[in-house]
Amino acid sequence: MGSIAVCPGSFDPVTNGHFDIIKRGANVFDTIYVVVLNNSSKSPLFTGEERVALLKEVTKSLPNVVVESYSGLLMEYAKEKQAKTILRGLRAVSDFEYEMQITSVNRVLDKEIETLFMMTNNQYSFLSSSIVKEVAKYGGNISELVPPPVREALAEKFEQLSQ
Ligand code: COD
Repeated sequence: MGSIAVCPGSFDPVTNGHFDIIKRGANVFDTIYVVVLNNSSKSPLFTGEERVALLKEVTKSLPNVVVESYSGLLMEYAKEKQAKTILRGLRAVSDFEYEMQITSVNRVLDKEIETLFMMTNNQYSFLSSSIVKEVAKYGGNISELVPPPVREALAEKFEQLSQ
């Protein structure tokens, strides 16, 4: 069996920053499971199905990437997939405290699975799904921030919401 990593997140929606981490991860691991999970401190704009569909579309050129959703704990999912690694991205010092907290909780839940962090590409260090939604909501140009299918999905979503 080759190396397996799980790349978890809300992906509401997937941005160029997420995609960069997934693509670089796919160069390091034999298989990457990108999994859409619930973050109880966030209220998502897109449904789980919509987020999975966008991730599938965006990662379709990467043959070793599998996209799924899961409604339970990340560590349960990782065990099911026999993954030894959780892959997360780090943007700035401001991410550190939160990442340290969830990594520590996850280590209590399963000591065998390691969390690894990949530094963002400098060009994406400011980028988050929240920022993208904020700019898109007011009709700003997000073409450098998200892949084209995500740009279309955001335009459609805000169009629907304004009706
Ligand atoms: N550059 C690089 N990396 C980035 C960028 C960027 N511009 N933007 C985001 N990232 C990274 C993030 O740091 C993260 O590693 C990943 O991409 C996904 O980001 P988000 O914001 O979509 O995902 P989060 O942080 O909301 O994900 C939190 C989880 C859903 C993983 C967490 O809530 C979870 O595990 N939920 C399931 C329940 C569970 O197991 N809970 C116990 C642990 S808290």
